[in-house]
Amino acid sequence: MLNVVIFGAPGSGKGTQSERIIEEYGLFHISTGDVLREQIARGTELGKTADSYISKGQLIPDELMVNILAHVLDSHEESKKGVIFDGFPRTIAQAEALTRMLAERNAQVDVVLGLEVEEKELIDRLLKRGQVSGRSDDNLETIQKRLDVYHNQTKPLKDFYQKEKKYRAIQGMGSVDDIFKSIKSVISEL
Ligand code: B4P
Repeated sequence: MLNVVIFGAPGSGKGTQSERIIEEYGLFHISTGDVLREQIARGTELGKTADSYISKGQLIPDELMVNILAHVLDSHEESKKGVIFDGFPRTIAQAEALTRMLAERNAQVDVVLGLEVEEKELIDRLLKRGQVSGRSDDNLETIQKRLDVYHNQTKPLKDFYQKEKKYRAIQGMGSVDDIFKSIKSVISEL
């Protein structure tokens, strides 16, 4: 069983590389962004709450997010074979909760793949996606807020996982194929 966290700023390629990882390693994919967007599309109460944070570039509160993740894990047997966590954790409190949840399942985070991308490239990618995605958060004002939130609340996780010796930096600039090659070489060493 392999539990992988894919970590990085908004637009760093987490979702993109997750798709390649699933194809190659058959892990169960949990994208918290996708889970929330699905609730928004269905117009549920949770979706309405999520939308009020996402459209402002803010994070969904930790307690709510942790409950959602626990529900996804509990309702998918296949998650026991290994998961790619895409977009979770995004705060230290979420990382601590993930450690606890996996420990209850006799598992742990095995590796954190940190996609490292320059800020200008992040903004360019998200603006480009915004032309077609219809996402309420892919506009310049919200992208800048998301980057601030990333620096203040999410980036400290790099230190957290470096101390646990789980963080592996991945050069996230370049072609999707080349970045995936770097990921494969890290996973093959595990
Ligand atoms: P996410 O859905 O996780 O959004 P994201 O950070 O933008 O990453 P995403 O995976 O979509 O994009 P990617 O980098 O692959 O979160 C959205 C919002 O949901 C958050 O802001 C927050 O409000 C909320 N949320 C989610 N999880 C939460 C949590 N745990 N706690 C609280 N709130 C939470 O790709 C971006 C673009 O770059 C794409 O268009 C892609 O095609 C392109 N791209 C990728 N790789 C490229 C490459 N190598 N070269 C050129 N372009 C590339």
